[in-house]
Amino acid sequence: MNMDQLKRQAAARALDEVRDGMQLGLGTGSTAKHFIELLGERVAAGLNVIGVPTSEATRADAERCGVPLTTLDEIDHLDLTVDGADEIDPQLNLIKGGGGALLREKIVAAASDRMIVIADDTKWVPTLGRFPLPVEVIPFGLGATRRAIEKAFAQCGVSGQMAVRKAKDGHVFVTDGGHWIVDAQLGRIADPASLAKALSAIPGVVEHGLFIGLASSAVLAGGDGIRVIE
Ligand code: ABF
Repeated sequence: MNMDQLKRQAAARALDEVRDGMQLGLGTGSTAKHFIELLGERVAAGLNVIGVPTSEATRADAERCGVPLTTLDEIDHLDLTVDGADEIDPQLNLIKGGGGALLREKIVAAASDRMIVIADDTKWVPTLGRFPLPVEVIPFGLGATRRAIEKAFAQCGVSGQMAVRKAKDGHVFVTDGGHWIVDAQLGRIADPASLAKALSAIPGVVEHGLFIGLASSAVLAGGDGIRVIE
C-alpha cells in the first residue's frame, strides 16, 4: 500500500466517528483532503453535517466535494475536528503548520470538543522537533521578533537555524492571514509545552506550530494496519 492509500485509510477510520448533525472542523493537507472527499461522499448519500474549513485550500476542496460550510461566527462550537499533522508524539502533542495553515488550524481545534489527528505512521515520533517548527510572524519588526524567538529557544534548551519560508515561486510565503512563517530546525524539543508558552508570549509571533493538549486521539495508518492512540 502506498503512502496515499495509507492516508486515505486513516481518513476513512476518522469518518467512522462522524455522526449526523455534527459541526466539524475540516483540516488542511493531503490527509485531511482524503477526509473531505470521503465526507463529501457521505453527504451526497444523505449525511447532515456542516464544516468550518481551516484554510482557503480546504474551503475550495469542501465546496468541490459538496460539504456544506459555515464559520465560527455563525455557530458556537464544533463537535469534532479532523486534521493532519507533521509530527505526533506519544502524549499527542503535535507539530503542525508544514502546510502553512497553523493559525486557522489551531483556532478551529481549540473551538472543537474533540480533535482527531489522521496521518500515516511516519509522522509518529518519540520526541517532537525533527520536523522544522513553523512560527507564524508579523512581517513588521521581524528582526526583533527573530531575536526574541532565539531567546525563547535558549530559555527552553533548544537551538537551530531559522529561515523565512519561501513559496514555490521563490517569493516569501504568505499565509491565509497575510503573515509570514519562520521555520526553525530544532532537532529535538524536550519540553514542547514550555516552548509553546514562551513563543506565545512574543508580541510579533501570531501563532506557532506546537499543538499541546489539543488532540484527543490519533489515527495512524501503516503497513501493519491502523493504530488508534488516545
Ligand atoms: C496540515 O497539513 C498541517 O498542519 C500539516 O502541516 C500538514 C500535514 O499534511 P499532510 O497530511 O499532507 O502530510 O494538517
